[in-house]
Amino acid sequence: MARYDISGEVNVLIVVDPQNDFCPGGALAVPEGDAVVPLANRLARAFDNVVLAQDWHPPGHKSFASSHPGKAPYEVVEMPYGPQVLWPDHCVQGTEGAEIHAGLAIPHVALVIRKGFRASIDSYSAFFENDHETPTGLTGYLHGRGLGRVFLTGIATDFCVQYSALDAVTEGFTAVVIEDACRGIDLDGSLAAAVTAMRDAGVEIAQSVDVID
Ligand code: VGL
Ligand code: ZN
Repeated sequence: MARYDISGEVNVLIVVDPQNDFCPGGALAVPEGDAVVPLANRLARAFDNVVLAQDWHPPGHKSFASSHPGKAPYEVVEMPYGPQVLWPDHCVQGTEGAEIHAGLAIPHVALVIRKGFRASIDSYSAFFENDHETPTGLTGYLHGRGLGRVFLTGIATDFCVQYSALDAVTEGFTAVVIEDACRGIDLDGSLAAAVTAMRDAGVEIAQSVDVID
C-alpha cells in the first residue's frame, strides 16, 4: 500500500534533467542515469501534474572547465556567487546531448523549465540559479496552478535534484524526493551528504513503492 496519496490536485512530479548527457555515453554521464527513465515514466502515469527540468547551457558556459584555462573538470572555482564545480561541456543548447532521453514517455508534461541558460551563472535548481536569488519562474507557476506538494525524480540526486528539493522547501512547498528514482554523481561523498542535508532541511526521502504500487 503506497504511503502517499497522490490523487489530489496539489501534487506535482518534477522530473529533473532526464537528458542524454547525464546518461551512460553522455558528456557528463551519471552512473545508471538512464535507470531513472522507466521509473519516471511509471511514476508520471500516476500524477495529473508533471513538470520537466532541462539543463540548457549556451556554448562557453561558465560552469564548463573549458571556459577556465588551466582548469580541469571537477575542480572547484570561486565565482561571484560562491564555489562552483567545473564540469565537462554538457547540455549545450540545441545539441543531441541536451535532448530529453528518447525513452522518456510522458505525453502529459505540462511545463518544461529550462535552466542554466545564462552564460555567467549555473543553475542546478529548477527554482533558482546558483546565486540562490535569480528565479526561474517555477515558484510562480506552481502557485498559479495551486500545486503545493512537489515529488522529485531524476538526475543528479546530489546536484540538481538536491538543489531543487531544498529550494522547494525554502519556497514553502512540501518536497518529497523519490530516492530510487534518482541517480547521483557522488563527488567525494556528495551523495550521502546530499541525503543528510535534504533530511535536515525537512525534505521527505521516499522510495517509489511509497508513491505507486
Ligand atoms: C547537473 C551538474 C551540472 C545536474 C547539471 O543535472 O545535476 N549537474 N549540470
Ligand atoms: Zn549543467
